[in-house]
Amino acid sequence: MRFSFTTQALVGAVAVSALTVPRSVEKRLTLIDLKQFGSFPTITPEQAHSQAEKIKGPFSDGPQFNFPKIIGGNKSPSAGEDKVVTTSAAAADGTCDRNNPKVRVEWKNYSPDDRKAFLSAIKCLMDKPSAGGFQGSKSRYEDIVSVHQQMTPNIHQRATFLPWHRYYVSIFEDLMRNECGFNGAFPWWDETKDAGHFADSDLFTDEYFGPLPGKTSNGQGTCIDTGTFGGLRLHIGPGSGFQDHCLSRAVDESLTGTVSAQFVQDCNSRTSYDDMRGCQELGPHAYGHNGVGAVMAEVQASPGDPIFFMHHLFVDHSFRIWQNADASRTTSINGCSDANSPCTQITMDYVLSSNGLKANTTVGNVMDTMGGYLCYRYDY
Ligand SMILES: *[C@@H]1O[C@H](CO)[C@@H](O)[C@H](O)[C@H]1NC(C)=O
Ligand SMILES: [Cu+2]
Repeated sequence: MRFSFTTQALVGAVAVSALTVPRSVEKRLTLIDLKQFGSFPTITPEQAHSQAEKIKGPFSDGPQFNFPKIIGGNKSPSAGEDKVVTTSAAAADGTCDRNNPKVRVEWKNYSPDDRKAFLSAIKCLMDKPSAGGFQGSKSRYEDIVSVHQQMTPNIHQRATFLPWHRYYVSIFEDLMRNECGFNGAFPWWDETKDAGHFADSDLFTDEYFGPLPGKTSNGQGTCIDTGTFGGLRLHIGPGSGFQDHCLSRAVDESLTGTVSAQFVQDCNSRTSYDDMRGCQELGPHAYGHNGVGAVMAEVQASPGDPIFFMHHLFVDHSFRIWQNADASRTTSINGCSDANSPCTQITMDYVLSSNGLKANTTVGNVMDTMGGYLCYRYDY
C-alpha cells in the first residue's frame, strides 16, 4: 500500500510540474476495470415490439433521495417580449421564430468545418477551469459531468428522463456558444444508420471523437490515447465516486446492433408519454450507452465521454419525432416524478434543475423545442 501511494504521488508531481506532459506519463492514467462501470438496465427489442407490454421501468428499490419540489402557478410572463410566438401554453422566457429555428444537422450531413468547430468547442470547455461549486470538477466540461452525476437519482427511470436530458443537452450547447465561441449549427447522430457497426462511423476517428476499440482479449476496455480527447484525464466517477481515470471505451457491436430504426419506432408507437419514455430509456438509449461501453456504460458519470452528447442528441431526436405525431405531446406529460409510493405525478410545472449550471426551468418550457425557451428542430 505504502509503495503504491508513493508511486501515485510521484506521478502526480510529474504531471503538475511539467506542462508539456510526455505521452509516456499520460499512459499512466488508470484504466478502470470494466466491471466497475456497470451498465444501464435494459429491455429486449421483443419486449418493445409487443404492443401489449407497457414499459415503465422499476425504480422503487433504490435508496431514497431528495426530490425537487413541484412548484405550480408561480410563473409570470416576462414583460416586453412582444414577439413571443406562443402556440404552446408553456412557451415562456425567450422567443422563437418557428419558421427559422436553429437546425440540428445529422452527423453525416454536417460539414467538415462545422465538425471541426464542434470538436474544438468541446475541447475548449475541457481546457477551461471549473467555475467552482461542482463537486469533483477540474474543468468547465467536468462542471457539466458533475451535474449529471449529482442529479442522477432524479433524472433516470422516471418521467423526468426525457425533458431533463433535453434541458441538459441545451446547457451543453449554451456553454459551447457562450463560453467557447461556437456559432455553427448543432449536430445530432442517427445511430440507427450505424447500428451494429458504430466503430466504423467516422465519428470514431482521430479527427473527431477518437477510436472505438472492442474489449481486449482479457475482457477490458482501452484508454483512448489518440484523437481530440487522447490522454484525457477524468476526475468524476465511476458511479458517485471521484477517481482519476482515463477515458476508456469497449464497444460491443451486438449491443449497438440493437439500436435499430425498428426498436425506436416500436417505442415511439406507444401513445402514452411514460410508456414511450420507459421503452426509449431502457431500449435504444440504454443499448447505445452499453454498446459504446466502459465510461459510457456507467449511469452517473457517462458524460465524461463526450460521445455522450452525440448519443443524447439521438435520444432527444427520437423524443421530438414522437412529439411531432400529435400536437398535444408538447403540452402534456404523465408519469412519476419521484419514487414515493404512491409517486408524485409529473406536471408541466415540474422544476428542472442543473445545480446552478443554468437557471432552473420547467418541463413545460422544454416540451416544445420551438417554444421560445428552446428554438431548434432536427433536419429530419
Ligand atoms: C432550482 O430547483 C431546485 C430543485 O427544485 C431547488 O432546490 C433550487 O433551490 C432551485 N434554484 C433556484 C435558484 O431557484
Ligand atoms: Cu443521463
